[in-house]
Amino acid sequence: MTPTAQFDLASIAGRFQLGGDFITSSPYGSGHINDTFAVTVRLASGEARYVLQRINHLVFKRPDELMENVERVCAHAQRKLTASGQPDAHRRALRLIPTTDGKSWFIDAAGNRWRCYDFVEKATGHDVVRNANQAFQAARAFGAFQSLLADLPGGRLHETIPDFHHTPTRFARFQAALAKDAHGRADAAKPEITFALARAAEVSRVVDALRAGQLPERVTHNDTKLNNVLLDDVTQEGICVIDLDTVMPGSVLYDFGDLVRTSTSPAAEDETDLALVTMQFPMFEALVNGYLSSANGFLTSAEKRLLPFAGKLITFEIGLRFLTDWLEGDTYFKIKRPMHNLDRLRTQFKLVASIEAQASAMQNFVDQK
Ligand code: ADP
Ligand code: GN1
Ligand code: MG
Repeated sequence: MTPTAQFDLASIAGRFQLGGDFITSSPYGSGHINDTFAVTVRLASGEARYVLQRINHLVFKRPDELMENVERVCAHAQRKLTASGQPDAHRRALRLIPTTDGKSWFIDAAGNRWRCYDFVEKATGHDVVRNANQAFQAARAFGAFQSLLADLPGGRLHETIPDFHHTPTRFARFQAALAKDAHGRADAAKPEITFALARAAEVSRVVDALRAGQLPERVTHNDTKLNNVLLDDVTQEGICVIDLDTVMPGSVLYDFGDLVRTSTSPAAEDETDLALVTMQFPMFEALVNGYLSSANGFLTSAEKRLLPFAGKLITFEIGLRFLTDWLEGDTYFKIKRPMHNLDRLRTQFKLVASIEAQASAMQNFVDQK
């Protein structure tokens, strides 16, 4: 997390229509990409909080296109939720706060891009799954999100990061980083590199099926880690899908796969005790049940059949990205310690191995649905 002191957050907050005076701000959440701050302001009626974010423009190279996507997605979701009579629609879809000149984002003097959302109170994005109901709720919410966006008007969304889930491209980049080994770090990851190279044959399965028209392209979230959906603190319902930067054309398998990656293991993504990392079958069952409770109406049989494989593929893909970032010198994901990416990639590959060991049981479970 970038230190708060680096930015004049009071003045940045002042560029948005917050309806009150700035009181305080502090770094918030545990995202790996943007800089996120909770901002408190004083209103006539009391206090209110907002989420102020600096968009990582090294990762998102076209913030104008990104924000156009986010505006469309937020507006459509809010419109549909309100039309369906949801009394708390304002908590169920993110709401952008306009700048004082009516835009959805602005660029500060240093070239940083900023945007602001209403804070969804009394809800939490969990880093680690605690029980099967959380897995169920998260998967149900992401299925409902995909369903909500199935009739998004205005044409295809921009691809905010091209080839984001093109696993063969990710694999090629890993191989290039390995060949270069610019920081002399390959030795430290020898077993993991062998593990990755042994799985080269499987990386094309989903993109090949998409290209062949055997899988449909849909509007998907593409970053469905557990902490990107807020669960209501009282009811535990999956109340609001957040982190909309990668909402773009994709496959539902990317979304379900990332849920398996982040919501089945009892260990944190950067856990150093690998004995704790395991794919817990009851969590997988809850994910499938939760996801089908909101997505079964639109899924094709080909999509459904590949749900278990998607868990393995996306866990492998993100592991590969951590490995690549390790080899390239930690330029992409925020790190908090020198070996952070190494720790992260190890948990991902341990989880892949655990998924592989349970693959046929996972497939049987889904096939019987
Ligand atoms: P990143 O892309 O860095 O992951 P996110 O958009 O996911 O950034 O935000 C980081 C964290 O901030 C989230 O995991 C969540 O805990 C919190 N957060 C983001 N938006 C909101 C919101 N509107 N209300 C409450 N919490 C939020
Ligand atoms: C990043 O932004 P955040 O922390 O929700 C990353 C995802 C990875 C994830 C790994 C834009 O997600 O793709 O799966 O870290 N987001 C981007 O935890 O690269
Ligand atoms: Mg996030």
